[in-house]
Amino acid sequence: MGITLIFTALLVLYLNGSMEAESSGKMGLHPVRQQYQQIETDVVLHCDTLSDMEWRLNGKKIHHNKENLSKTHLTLLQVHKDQEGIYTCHDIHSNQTLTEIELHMGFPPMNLTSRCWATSYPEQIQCTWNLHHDTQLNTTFITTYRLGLSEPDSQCEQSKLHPNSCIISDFQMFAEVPYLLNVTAKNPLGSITHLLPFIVEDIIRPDPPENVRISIITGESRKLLLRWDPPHSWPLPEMFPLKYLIRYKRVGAKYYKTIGPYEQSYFYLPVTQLRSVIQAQVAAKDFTDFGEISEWSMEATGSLLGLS
Ligand SMILES: *[C@@H]1O[C@H](CO)[C@@H](O)[C@H](O)[C@H]1NC(C)=O
Ligand SMILES: *[C@@H]1O[C@H](CO)[C@@H](O)[C@H](O)[C@H]1NC(C)=O
Ligand SMILES: *[C@@H]1O[C@H](CO)[C@@H](O)[C@H](O)[C@H]1NC(C)=O
Ligand SMILES: *[C@@H]1O[C@H](CO)[C@@H](O)[C@H](O)[C@H]1NC(C)=O
Ligand SMILES: CC(=O)N[C@H]1CO[C@H](CO)[C@@H](O)[C@@H]1O
Repeated sequence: MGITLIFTALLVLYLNGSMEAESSGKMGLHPVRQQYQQIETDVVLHCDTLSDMEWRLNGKKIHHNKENLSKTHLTLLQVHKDQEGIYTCHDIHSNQTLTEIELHMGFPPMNLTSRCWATSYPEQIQCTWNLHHDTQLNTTFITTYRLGLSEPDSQCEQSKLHPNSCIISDFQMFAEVPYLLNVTAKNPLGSITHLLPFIVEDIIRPDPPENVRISIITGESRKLLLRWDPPHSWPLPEMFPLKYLIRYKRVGAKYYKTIGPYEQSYFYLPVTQLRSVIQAQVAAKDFTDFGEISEWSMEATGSLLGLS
């Protein structure tokens, strides 16, 4: 009995002390609780009290519906993003802050897709991913890959320069089983995984050729010279040569003429009329026919009368 009394007295002292701290504007007795909820759902905020209390949002009293304010919690219906904030509940008599909740509204990650291309074969594979639905919350990605089903996981190194992309720089050429990329998106409301199996040689796709240009050939009245450079991302053009497709047309004409593939990095464009302006683009492909053709390069234009 005596011990209980002492204990109660100590508790009262403790509560009085904390009350002062609270009413002088200091918080700290209660850590801020982080609460994450899905947008357009109902939110229940709990208050740690048995006494009469009121709720405030960012310090302003909430005029709540009586029906939805129980002794210990406040229910918010179909909550929107703009209702985020710091919710505090206070003892009506002492003004003490009893609970402090930071409410964050968003969505769990959904609709995740990923793709990989070996644009720098055989040195690197670049993978990208996309969440087709904005979670409106900080979402992190875990990106791993492995060969077949039994090999250990390796990290697909995420790029700081390009968001939502990672680089695989350690892989076997002509592996007998597919690689498996695992992209997992995670936030406080959930996680989702997208698995992408791929065979490296099937996803070879160079970047488009660069520095595509058209020039006049001195003394030549029926041809223009089209030249280009291999994409700089293709690391070993001597060991792994590229071949090229070319498409060109007279500016204003409806259809392109597409020719190739050629191994050289120039082409003589035939020109029938002195005044015609010709436009041309080039695409690259791995010499061995593995993988896919690059996208078309930037367009170059020119005419026999000089650059247009
Ligand atoms: C109640 O406390 C809050 C801070 O928690 C303070 O801003 C407010 O002025 C206080 N009100 C009264 C009546 O003491
Ligand atoms: C996301 O996926 C769900 C079901 O998987 C689908 O109903 C919805 O249309 C998708 N949304 C988008 C934006 O792709
Ligand atoms: C998201 O992350 C940023 C930077 O790390 C941080 O400042 C911010 O508070 C975070 N937002 C949420 C809702 O966690
Ligand atoms: C994918 O990665 C996540 C996160 O690392 C992991 O939890 C999950 O088991 C992986 N799934 C597969 C099929 O490897
Ligand atoms: C009047 C009002 O907003 N009532 C709602 C209180 O919250 C419950 C859910 O907890 C709803 O079903 C009521 O419609």
